[in-house]
Amino acid sequence: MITTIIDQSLGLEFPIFQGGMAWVADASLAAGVSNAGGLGIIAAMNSNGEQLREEIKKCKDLTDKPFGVNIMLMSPFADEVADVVVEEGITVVTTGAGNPGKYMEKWLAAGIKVIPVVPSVALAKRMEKLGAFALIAEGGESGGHVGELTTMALVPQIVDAVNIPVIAAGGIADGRQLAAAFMLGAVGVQVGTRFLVAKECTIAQAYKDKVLKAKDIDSVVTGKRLGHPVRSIRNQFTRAYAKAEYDSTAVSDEELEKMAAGVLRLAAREGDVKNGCVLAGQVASMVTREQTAREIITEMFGEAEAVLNGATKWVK
Ligand code: TUI
Repeated sequence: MITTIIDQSLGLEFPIFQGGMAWVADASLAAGVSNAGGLGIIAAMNSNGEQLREEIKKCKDLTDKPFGVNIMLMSPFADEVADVVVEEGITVVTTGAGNPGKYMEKWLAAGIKVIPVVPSVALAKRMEKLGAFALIAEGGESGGHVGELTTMALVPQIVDAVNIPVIAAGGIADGRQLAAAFMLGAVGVQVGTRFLVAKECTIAQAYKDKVLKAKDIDSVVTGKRLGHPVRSIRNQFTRAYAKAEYDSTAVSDEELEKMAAGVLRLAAREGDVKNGCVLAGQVASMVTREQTAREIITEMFGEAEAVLNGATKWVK
């Protein structure tokens, strides 16, 4: 049984976090993952303070296990949701898409374990100094907002640069990748794309089908021009957006921003996978069937243990 400082200190059965995916990671998914022994995480990205409070209450009704909240720092509601996690007694907060420095003191005073997502060594060191409990080193294989480095390059560099636990994210969907993360010095992993097709995940079936049908080269990064690169599955939306972004200097930044408004919700909640933005990582093609969160976690850890004991495709 694989166990590390991160499952031990957070009271988990397995050192696995579920990514706080915007418009995806609600109370149902987070409670499903937490009940299966991982750390379920509610995404605050699409909520104002009161909506987040409701989602936290729902999650508390669905599980007695620990769960976390992810705060997307570019959200217009970041300040109010940053207070709600304190008021609701949340014990683990992850952050993404920015520097959570201005909230750290308040969260630490409330006893919250803060685990920021970092795309670089410089930010990792800054977060350690500010009192982060651990870090999530996320490579650009991931879905959603991406940094420049790959998981393979980023994780060992951050592990060497800090003295707090590092969780690997980006490109991790099976037991081989989980085992590889441990070999890079990570004490756990964060998984997003594979949980998109969890039975407990409430996104539109069309979104799940898009992930299930994806091939290896079907994800693309758009949004670099405005400084917010985002990985999603290639579709009518990404083609139109990329054309506006690169092919035509006639499209203003404001118009580009307008094109991207509401597209995450459109795909995840309305199931419009043509005009919406279907966030998913490079491992989408490895996700081939719907399973419960428990099946996903136990399968991944079973495979990882076999790999760490020397099993390969050729040696069972
Ligand atoms: O945050 C994510 N993934 C996301 S957020 C999201 S919603 C959205 N994002 C952008 C535009 C529109 C909507 C969808 N997916 N992952 C964690 C992550 N954080 N990846 C990279 C970073 C990151 C990047 C820069 C973290 C910190 C950072 O700091 C820059 C600075 O301020 O120093």
